[in-house]
Amino acid sequence: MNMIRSLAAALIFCLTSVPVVAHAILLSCVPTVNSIVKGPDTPIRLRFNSRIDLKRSKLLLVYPDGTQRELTISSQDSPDMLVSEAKGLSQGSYLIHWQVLASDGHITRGEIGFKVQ
Ligand SMILES: [Cu+2]
Repeated sequence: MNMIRSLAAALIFCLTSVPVVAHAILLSCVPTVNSIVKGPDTPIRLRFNSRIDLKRSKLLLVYPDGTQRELTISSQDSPDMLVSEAKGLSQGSYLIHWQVLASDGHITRGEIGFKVQ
């Protein structure tokens, strides 16, 4: 029951990170919003409600010291997924800025905060 509740909470956090006028809506994400993950390597997976154009989509990782680095986007498991891996992360708070182009030609963006233990 607790697990279902925390999953539901995570999903709501994901949804609230999407702008009001959303075209590609973030349905789920790993890491989940405000979660604590193990370093140094962290898989990143974002699932949307529609197809994503990878060439026009971006993942930016903000490090605890404010440094920003663009993450390399891996090939998709499915057309609605954005997949990457953040490597060599030390302890601290991070932020993923995502920006995607949906198949309807509109760009949406949002952010996901998480911590590395
Ligand atoms: Cu649209």
